[in-house]
Amino acid sequence: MLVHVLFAAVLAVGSAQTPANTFPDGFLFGCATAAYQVEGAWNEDGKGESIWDHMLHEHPEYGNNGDNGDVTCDSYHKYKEDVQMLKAINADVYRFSISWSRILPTGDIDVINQPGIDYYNNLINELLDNGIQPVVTMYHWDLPQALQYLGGWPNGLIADYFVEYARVLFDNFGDRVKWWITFNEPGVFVSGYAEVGTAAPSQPAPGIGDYLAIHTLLRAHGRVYRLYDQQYRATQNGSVGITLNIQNIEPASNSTEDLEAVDRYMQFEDGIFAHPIFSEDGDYPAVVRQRVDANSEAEGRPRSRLPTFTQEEIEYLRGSADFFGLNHYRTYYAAAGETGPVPSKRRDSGAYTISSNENNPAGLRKILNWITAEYPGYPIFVTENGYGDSGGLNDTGRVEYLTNYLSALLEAINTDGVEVLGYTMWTLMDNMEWTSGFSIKMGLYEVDFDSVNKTRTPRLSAYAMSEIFESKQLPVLN
Ligand code: IFM
Repeated sequence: MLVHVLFAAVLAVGSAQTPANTFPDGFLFGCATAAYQVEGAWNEDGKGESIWDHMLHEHPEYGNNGDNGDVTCDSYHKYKEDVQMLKAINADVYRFSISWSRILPTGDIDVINQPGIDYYNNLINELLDNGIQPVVTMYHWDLPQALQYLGGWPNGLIADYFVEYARVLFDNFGDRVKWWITFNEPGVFVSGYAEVGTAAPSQPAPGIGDYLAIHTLLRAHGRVYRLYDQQYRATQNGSVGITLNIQNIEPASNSTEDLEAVDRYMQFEDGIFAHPIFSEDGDYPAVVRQRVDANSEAEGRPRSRLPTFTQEEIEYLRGSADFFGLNHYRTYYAAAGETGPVPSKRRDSGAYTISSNENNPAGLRKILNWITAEYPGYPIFVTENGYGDSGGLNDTGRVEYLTNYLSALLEAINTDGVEVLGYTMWTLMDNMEWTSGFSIKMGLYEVDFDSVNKTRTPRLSAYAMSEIFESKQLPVLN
């Protein structure tokens, strides 16, 4: 266990603990990571290339300073140390993702890579042996490059491949994994089919490629949920959800136009994924359907750029989640206006963001309430929340951010009655922050990327979280 002294020095902890400071029984605390960001070993033991491997090897200029995930934290070899770090901070759960191409190098089930299966079995067993439950994300952005050669997510057939991949995961790990997340932040990774240089595979087909990708991944999600229901739930008894990144959106001004833009922005960014799964009616939000259809027609197209679900698809997608995974980081300010290329999702939405603020914990409380109001009946799992800086062990900014956001989360639970299952902060240790490379530090543990051992050192925030994770209480600030 980590010493508590440092944290106590930063926050004056009162002696009286009140229920208002206490998380509910069974609340799960832990950290989150993703395969490409921490594993390294990008081509070891039969792993296939992913779209992130491919993009940053072919186009290092899309990244930061030539950084890539070839080695990063080397968790492929150092997973036991990672588990001890989690244990030291009293984590109940560890949210990590599985690299599809480490399990299925071709993306298909013609080759099942046993060393890949062994790696995740070892990690899962090591976690369980240390009293930590795995929370597994099936897809955190690293599509096998072999499937990108077939067009990637805009190709509707990729849903079939994803279902087969999920079956391999349930068959091999489902006896021990009780928390599954199909997709992490689809809103981010579909931008890889809209623009160049932000996300792999960097295909510039805005307003078409991203909508096609959304359509495929939603169908894939619904089918995997039903697969679990029909063939695995009875024996494995786990939960399956999806994680959306939902930021708090405030109007840039008090004008009616900007107030209306907030809702449109949220429907195009969040509702487009949430409505088909979590709403009572299912399908895409009406405002999204109507605006994309109208713009497509005005452009002289024979069909809408946003595909249509069949009635059967609407039905199997509706209610296809046991929990709502939420990643939340900050507040944005949105205004009304047609910006972005023609066509593009942003232009279709008639809304855009002009600035952001990461210091607004009330935004998390607001979003938790928004989800509960829009999509009642689904417990929420906060699967990411965290703070980036330029490094250093004395990370008081991160401690303050996490404590304040946790306090807002607690208010949503204890005052507003929102049902929240757990909180996995981003992230256990500094890692490969996609196109920002190693320049942004977000870990409870510092990683020395220049050292052979990728040495990990706990920050002040690790001590702070170890206290909260153990006591399930927030410190009372004097
Ligand atoms: O590092 C990312 C993660 O992969 C997805 N959510 C946001 C994090 C911080 O930017």
